[in-house]
Amino acid sequence: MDKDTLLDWYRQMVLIRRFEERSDELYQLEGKIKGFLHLYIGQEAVAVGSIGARQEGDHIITAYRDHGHALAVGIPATQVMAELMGKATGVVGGRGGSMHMASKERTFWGGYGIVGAHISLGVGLALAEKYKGSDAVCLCYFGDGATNIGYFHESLNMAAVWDLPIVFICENNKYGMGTAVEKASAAPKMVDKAKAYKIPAKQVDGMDIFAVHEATEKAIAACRKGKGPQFLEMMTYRYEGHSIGDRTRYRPEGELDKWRDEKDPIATLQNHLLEEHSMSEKDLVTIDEEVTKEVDEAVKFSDESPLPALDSLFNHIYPSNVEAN
Ligand SMILES: Cc1ncc(C[n+]2csc(CCOP(=O)(O)OP(=O)(O)O)c2C)c(N)n1
Ligand SMILES: [Mg+2]
Repeated sequence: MDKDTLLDWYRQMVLIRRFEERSDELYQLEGKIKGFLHLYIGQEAVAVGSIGARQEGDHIITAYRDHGHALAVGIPATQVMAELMGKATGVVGGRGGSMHMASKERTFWGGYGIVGAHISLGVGLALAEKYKGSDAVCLCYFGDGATNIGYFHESLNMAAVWDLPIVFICENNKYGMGTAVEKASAAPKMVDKAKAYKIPAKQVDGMDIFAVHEATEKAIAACRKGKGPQFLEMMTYRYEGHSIGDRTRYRPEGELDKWRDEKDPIATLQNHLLEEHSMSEKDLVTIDEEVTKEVDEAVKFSDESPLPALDSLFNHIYPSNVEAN
């Protein structure tokens, strides 16, 4: 992997981390972000490494923990932050908020709050590409908890029956909304659920961006060759609670520290850059400072942006002919 690509991955992961840390402050200390906020800190290597393996035209669809994916597909931090603050300059005009980032130009279809439901939409995207005879694929992300939902099973079955070009990417961060995987899932390994539908499935170290990228590249290549759906279980860890307000009391003591100290995806790539690519600590600190500045500018931009106009209240909703008064 060339140094420029690695630096790009590093910058993207640091951007997601700093963006999320700032969002947390804006929510808890400044009250500028309201509603739901699900942070992605700890899982950065999954979005950056896998989205880095896609080509233009490939589809991305994910669940509500979507800020990292939004930044990794290239939506500017200004537009993601403005969306979190509900401003008109947000990527979907301030109407979606944290859980509903989307960008048609980037074939990034969201951001969904109903656990598991979007997996069926991902299968629909893949079906459309197969129908058109294109070689585009869909990368469909979801959590471990979503694999206990009916949509997940129906979607995997249909994708396998019709040999659809979809890579199912399960981000197994060990917990659903406060419930450990072993307490909620009869099959503790998510790959076993995919294998039941005869879908090739692999467990991947989701904290190692090299492993994530390589596995996704191979899965995408298999889809393009017409080999049907592929399944990757990314073993990862979220450092924060399920959403703001979750104090994560359900975790065994020391678990978070262990993941953060031994497996942190940013620190791992940082060490690689220092040891194998003769980068200096100073170079990496400079990247961090640039990214922090980018986040500060995104906050300033969002702060100064207007709220959506009142007379646009009923735009984009059904029925569309309702008038505001
Ligand atoms: C159909 C449905 N049931 C329940 C919820 C409430 N809920 C929100 S997130 C969540 C847990 C999902 O966990 P997982 O899929 O592992 O994703 P993670 O939050 O770990 O990224 C639940 C139960 C919901 N949003 N939708
Ligand atoms: Mg989970």
